[in-house]
Amino acid sequence: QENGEKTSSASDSADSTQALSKPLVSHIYTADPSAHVFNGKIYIYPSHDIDAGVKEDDEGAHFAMRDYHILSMDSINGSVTDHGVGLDIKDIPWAGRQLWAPDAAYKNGTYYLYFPVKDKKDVFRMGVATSKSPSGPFKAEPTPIEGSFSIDPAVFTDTDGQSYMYFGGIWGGQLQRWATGKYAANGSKTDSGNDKEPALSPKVARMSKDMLHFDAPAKDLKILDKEGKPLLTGDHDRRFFEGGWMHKYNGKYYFSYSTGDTHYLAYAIGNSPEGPFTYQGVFMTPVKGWTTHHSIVEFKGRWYIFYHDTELSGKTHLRNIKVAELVHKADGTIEPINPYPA
Ligand code: FUB
Repeated sequence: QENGEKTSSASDSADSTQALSKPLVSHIYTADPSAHVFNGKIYIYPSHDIDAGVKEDDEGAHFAMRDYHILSMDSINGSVTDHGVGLDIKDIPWAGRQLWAPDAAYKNGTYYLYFPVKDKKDVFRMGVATSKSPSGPFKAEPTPIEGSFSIDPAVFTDTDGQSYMYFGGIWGGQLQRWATGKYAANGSKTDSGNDKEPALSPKVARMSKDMLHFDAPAKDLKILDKEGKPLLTGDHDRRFFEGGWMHKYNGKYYFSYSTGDTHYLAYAIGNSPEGPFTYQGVFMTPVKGWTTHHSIVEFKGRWYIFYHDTELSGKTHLRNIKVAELVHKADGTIEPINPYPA
């Protein structure tokens, strides 16, 4: 069943983190879960993976998704409701192909769905769609967000009400092609190509009050090592690749992300939402499948990571979302998570 509302209860009897790390739904493939608490419920905004029959390549052409299904849960252990299609690529006037990892936000009675998709010239841009309900359906704005590019939007609203969009992804996410501020169509397929120079930074942009625009051009979000030096391009175990997420804990800002070709989830801590951030370490070891992509959310006083692997299909482009508890230790660092505990 691909349309309409559907409820699954795969995790109904789960009562521990380990038991929770089962696929949350199995009637569709889902990935890149961005979880938020709206009206006391957990809403999940994932990618909807499909087998589009596109050959796999290093730029991720096989991730040829065409719509989003929005999911919700009343409790972490409870059943998962699929609210059906919340946005379809055919209803995004400027879209070409590949509807990748989305995120959502709420402000002043409106829900916002942010999404990356290639435009008709095959350049990734970020779009925004709105709804009066967290489960959609969402209506896309007629044009991409001006000044947006690359992939993986994550929108964080600080305690003072200011919202920020974090975004970017190298390789197939095209971030490296924007190094000069303009898109280089024949630019590198991977990164800057110079292992000794600072790695490409994810971007952060302050959102306008109406949440539909950037207030100012996006800036580099600096990730430094403990000596204050930027992580380098060749440092594949630590440098940013894609899938950024921001959460705030005990007054500190935590920027977490995927290291891509080394398949870790890593994080860095800062004193301001715009950085700089200091690299802390890996908090989740690799999952099954090439990609790793997560979100972190607080629900009823506990913290959770939503993530994906390929347990159901064994295929890198047909993923399934999962949830596990995330623990901040007394010193503020994150307890490392092994997605496959013995
Ligand atoms: O789902 C398509 C892409 O794969 C996402 O945008 C990346 O973060 C990776 O998970």
